[in-house]
Amino acid sequence: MNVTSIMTDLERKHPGENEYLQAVREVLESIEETYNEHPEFEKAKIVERMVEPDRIFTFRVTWVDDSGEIQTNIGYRIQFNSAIGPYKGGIRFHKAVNPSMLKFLGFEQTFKNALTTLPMGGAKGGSDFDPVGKSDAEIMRFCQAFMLELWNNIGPDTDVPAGDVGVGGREIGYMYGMYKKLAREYNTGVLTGKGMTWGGSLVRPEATGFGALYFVEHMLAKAGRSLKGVTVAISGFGNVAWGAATKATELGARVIAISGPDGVIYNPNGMTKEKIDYMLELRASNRNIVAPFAERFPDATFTPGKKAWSVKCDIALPCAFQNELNGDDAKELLANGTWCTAEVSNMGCTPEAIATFQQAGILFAPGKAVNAGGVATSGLEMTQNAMHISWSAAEVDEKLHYIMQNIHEQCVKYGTQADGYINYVKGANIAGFMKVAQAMLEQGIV
Ligand code: 2IT
Repeated sequence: MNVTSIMTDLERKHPGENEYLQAVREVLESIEETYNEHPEFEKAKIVERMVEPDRIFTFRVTWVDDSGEIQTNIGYRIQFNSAIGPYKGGIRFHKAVNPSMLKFLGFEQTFKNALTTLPMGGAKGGSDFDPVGKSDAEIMRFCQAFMLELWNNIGPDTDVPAGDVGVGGREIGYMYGMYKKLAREYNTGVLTGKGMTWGGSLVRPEATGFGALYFVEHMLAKAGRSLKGVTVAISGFGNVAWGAATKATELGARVIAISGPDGVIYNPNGMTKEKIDYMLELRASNRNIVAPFAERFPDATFTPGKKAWSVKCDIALPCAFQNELNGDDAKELLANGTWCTAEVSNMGCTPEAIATFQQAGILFAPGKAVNAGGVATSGLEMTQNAMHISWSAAEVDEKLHYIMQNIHEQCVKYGTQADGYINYVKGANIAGFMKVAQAMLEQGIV
């Protein structure tokens, strides 16, 4: 394999799909050396097949808003790779959703799901529907219209969607309600992230953030450090940021920043239960602003237009959106003494930011390893649904803990360099790739 020639080819076939091309390039650069030690991969054209999704569904979603006006959005489901199990991955509702964004997410999901050790292939879906400012009734009508098209392409052993940016428990509820009505199938395993009274798993809402902090704990322990007393800056204030803030606080760290599209909250005294609960209220308000946090808690201050990375911190946790931390942000963090960055959002850092952290020799771990606890717990939800039982929170949490430890070990195994530095990006990419590639090889040319 030659990364340059494969990328030139992909850029020609998919011009302007920048997020997708960025995600593919990162994986190919990581695996190039290992891949070329395996002539059987080259012979079976594993990479050429793996970078293209199995199939993409695109559909129109038409619905009526509260003022009676007809609205049209585009819906997508990208079934990326089924080598190790049925398609699995979230649904994103965000105004910027397009095929490039969902292809990058589906591609990443394939390797992330492989890292979890559970049998799940990779997928992603979503719509350019913008939930900001929408009423609950509008959200419901949109979710129903979206499922009216999607239902026939998903199923508990086919493709299992879940939440992502803009899709939480409420949206999954509305989608499941419509799915049942259309499919006349009552198997709750068709979606994950469900409510606790109808097949949801305990700890799933918290799992992405909790898992991320378990991963960070292992990463820090390996480096002879701990979370006790360290300062943490978190971007975002949604479900993932909430879980991360909760667990970071519980493990003895001080969460001194959260942020939104409108600016950053500096929170020098750290989080309390009231503050963490308030994050959920902010998210549920559908306004997509973080400023009210400082009105509600006077010991916190709001600065408009600034990112979380402007706050001096030991550990930076991007928890919002792809490419939310760029090269300049990375330099600012380093200048302020940050010694660890763990992506909790998918591809939260630009390639320049990653290079800046790695060249400085600080701890850095990529989203597909750090945030895999979310989909892993979705996998545990599917298991419980298939067995018609539910595990206690302690049981789920223990399994999540074990999975994150295992992912950390896989990263160390494949990512430790000759000089002792652990390249977690390389480690995660090689570990995920090897499993998917081996499965594809054994299943022939399909
Ligand atoms: O990016 C992700 O891993 C998710 N949005 C969760 C996917 C899932 O199927 O739980």
